[in-house]
Amino acid sequence: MNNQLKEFQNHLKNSKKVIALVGAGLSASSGLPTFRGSQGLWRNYNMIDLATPDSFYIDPSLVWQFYSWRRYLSLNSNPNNSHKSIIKILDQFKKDANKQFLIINQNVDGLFNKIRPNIPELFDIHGNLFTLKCTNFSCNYIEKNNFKHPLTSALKDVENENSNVTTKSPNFKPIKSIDESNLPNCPICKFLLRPGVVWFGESLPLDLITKIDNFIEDKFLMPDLILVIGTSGTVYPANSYVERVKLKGGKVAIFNTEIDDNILNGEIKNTWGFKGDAAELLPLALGDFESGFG
Ligand code: BJW
Ligand code: ZN
Repeated sequence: MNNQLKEFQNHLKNSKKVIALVGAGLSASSGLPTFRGSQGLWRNYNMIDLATPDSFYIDPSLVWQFYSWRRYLSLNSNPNNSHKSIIKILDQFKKDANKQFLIINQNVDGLFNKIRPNIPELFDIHGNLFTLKCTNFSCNYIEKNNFKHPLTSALKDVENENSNVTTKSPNFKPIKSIDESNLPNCPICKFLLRPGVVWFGESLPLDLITKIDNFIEDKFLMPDLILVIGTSGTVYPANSYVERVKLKGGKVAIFNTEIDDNILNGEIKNTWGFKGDAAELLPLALGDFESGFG
């Protein structure tokens, strides 16, 4: 671990272009459940029932209760040391005009924005729980930064019913079937509103995808490193960025509570693995960097 850490820190120090690809494990220490695995949100629900356009079309009451509860959890959570370390390293990179740093964030919890709103280098590729969008194709109503809770009075009991749901036992329970007229609706056309997140089968925001493509493909400055933090790497296109950075000659540093032994043993070329809680590992691994390399 120590040799790997030194090697990694040395590479980071000499890197000009770095991507941080982050997932649900980043916010685990803030008390927000991850998705997959024995302690994941999708332990007692199939993701297809909660995170597809069809699931919303079939049962908007169930899906809204799930997202109302997630909004409540996020509103009541704070960024942890891993969020703070990433912002510190971003700020270090920004001091040098020859360096670039990009955060590809799969999380929708808005925790980075509790450190600082409007971070241009932060790309929320799966959207944000606090964005609301109209479901009417001929209405383009979008509202950002809506932190009202609950959004309707019918949604107000969901968190009480789920108050014993923790990261250790994330069994979300819907409370009742709520009539569509009592779910959030569009102030312009009265159609149903939906959470501004990206579900399976939906396109990611095209502007962000194009900017990420340009960032990786820029032939004048190739990516030196991708930090892969708290993500299972199971979802496309987020997972594809790791291979693409490797193809450009960049190295990979994984921070996760679960890492394959061959990575930990240094058997995978150009890949470091650091096993543990990201909130503990990142301040340690990026420590020198935070203080300007000492
Ligand atoms: C810790 C830790 C600690 C824990 N410290 N670490 C076949 C049919 C249809 C579609 C597809 C298909 N094959 C591929 C696709 C494409 C599809 C896809 O990838 N599907 C896979 C399931 C196979 N992707 C899409 O549909 C995307 N759109 C797209 O591709 O458009 C073009 C297209 C359309 C149709 C067909 C083909 C192409 C959209 C994907 C949108 C994903 N959205 C979600 C929900 C967002 C809203 C919400 O939050 O509810 O995003 S899914 C969910 O997974 C969420 C997450 O951002 C994402 C990734 O999960 P993440 O973050 O990795 O969490 P976990 O739980 O999986 O992992 C946590 C990790 O942390 C673990 O490794 C732990 O060990 C670790 N950990 N504690 C450090 N303290
Ligand atoms: Zn509308």
